[in-house]
Amino acid sequence: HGFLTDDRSPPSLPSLPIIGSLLSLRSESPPHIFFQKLKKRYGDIYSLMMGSHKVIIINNHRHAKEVLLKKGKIFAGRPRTVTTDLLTRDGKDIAFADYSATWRFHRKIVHGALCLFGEGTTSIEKIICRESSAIDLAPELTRAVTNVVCALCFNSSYKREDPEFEAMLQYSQGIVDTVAKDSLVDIFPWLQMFPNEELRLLKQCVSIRDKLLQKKYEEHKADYSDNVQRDLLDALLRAKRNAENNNVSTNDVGLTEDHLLMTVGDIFGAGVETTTTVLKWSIAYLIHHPQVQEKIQEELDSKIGVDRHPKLSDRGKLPYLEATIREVLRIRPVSPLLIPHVALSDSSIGEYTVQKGTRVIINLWSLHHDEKEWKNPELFDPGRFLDEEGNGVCSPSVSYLPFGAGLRVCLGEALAKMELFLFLSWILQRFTLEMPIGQPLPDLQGKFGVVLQPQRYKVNARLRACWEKNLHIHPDSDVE
Ligand code: HEM
Ligand code: PLO
Repeated sequence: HGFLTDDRSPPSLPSLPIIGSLLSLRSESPPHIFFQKLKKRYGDIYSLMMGSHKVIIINNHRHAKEVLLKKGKIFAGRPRTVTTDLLTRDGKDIAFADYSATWRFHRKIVHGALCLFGEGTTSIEKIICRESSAIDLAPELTRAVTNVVCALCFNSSYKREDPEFEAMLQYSQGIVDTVAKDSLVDIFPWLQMFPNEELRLLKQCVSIRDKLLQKKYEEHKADYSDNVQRDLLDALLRAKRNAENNNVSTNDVGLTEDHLLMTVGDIFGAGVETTTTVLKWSIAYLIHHPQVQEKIQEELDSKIGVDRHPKLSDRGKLPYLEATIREVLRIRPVSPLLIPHVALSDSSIGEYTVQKGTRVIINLWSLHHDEKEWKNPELFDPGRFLDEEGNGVCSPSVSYLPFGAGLRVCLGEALAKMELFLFLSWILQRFTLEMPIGQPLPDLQGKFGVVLQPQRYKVNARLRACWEKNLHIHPDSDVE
């Protein structure tokens, strides 16, 4: 095998030409799966060169937690890449911004604004339930999810067939298809990224998105008031005003117009693409496993009944649904390689030394499909997240980090969990999801990108018999 190891560096893959040929053998594998396969040859942690950058790939939870938690502060950097610089005006957002005072500041503002809508208050529950009641799947589902995050960011919502909404979906898919791939392109020549065609598409999509963000920004500036905070954009505008009133340079504290726009862009983009993707995966798996769907419906029928809709406070009563959501997030993680981290100083991972500037990719796919940690990892089995009596959820393995961990942990975890619980419980209370006759079962492979999306598929939502006589229930009647 003869892989090269300098003293205490992680085993490193041979030089690029050889990887190139390795890849050409297995070019059908997306990177998270290819990285998992390399584990057999090089171990759980290995390094490789991406162009001039050294990259370490981590495939187990012990090293992953060392990077994200124990040494979280050291590995809290982000690399700069052509596509993310394009998307975020050179890292003026949160997710793709390098570690800095500005990044910390923006995380804090967003966190505060999300908490205002947070679990404690009923207002986010009201918003999600209002949208749950309007669902007719596929596009409707996406619109519903979009309207939740629209309420949070812009205090607005989209009506059916709104052209702005359609345009948003289009540009956002374009961005998902192209952004952040370039951090992998050097080692994945077959992705055929860079060259022009995709970069042109990205630029076009980003410019459409920017116009939308700019419009919302101008609207908010026009009727901004110090007395009311309607949404995240108001919270950001307030922070900017405060800095200006105190004669602090907005450039020094990262409160320029660019920063505000890019931060809202992050939350809006993440809010739409992640939750929608998980809902699509959930439905795909439910169609594949009708017995799981039946069990969730039995649980809904016995714990909630048909006289009212589920609410957040029912979460503890529906362990099987909760377990199903956890299992979906395990088997098809939204972000299979997280976002790359960067070492901000010289450090180590396990017994290996790591130099400042090294990029670290946590292969969440490997963590979630580790045979030492999960029995039959490719099997969809919500039961693994249930305690022995089946009355509560449990954490069967520490090799599970769907939202990451540490300083860079997902900012939207609480929101996403609320949405997934409410949307799925509302849908399954009323509908049984099936594949249309003559249609193939949904493909479960996934398209790799900045989010791991399922391939398109068709689904029938059949109104459940127990619900037919209940159509008179008013959507708001049971939500305080
Ligand atoms: C980052 C997962 C939904 C906002 C992340 C990361 C993961 C993740 C794995 C990267 C962690 C890292 O690089 O170490 C998920 C999953 C979601 C979800 C599985 C849905 C089920 C959301 C939502 C929002 C959001 C709804 C917005 C409200 C963010 C932001 C970051 C992030 C801003 C970047 C944090 C930083 O770099 O400091 N998420 N996410 N996410 N997420 Fe989420
Ligand atoms: C999704 C497409 C949008 O148009 C722009 C956007 C902004 C933030 C990104 C998001 C995209 C994809 C999912 C990301 C999110 C920030 C955190 C989240 C990368 C590209 C995850 C899962 O890490």
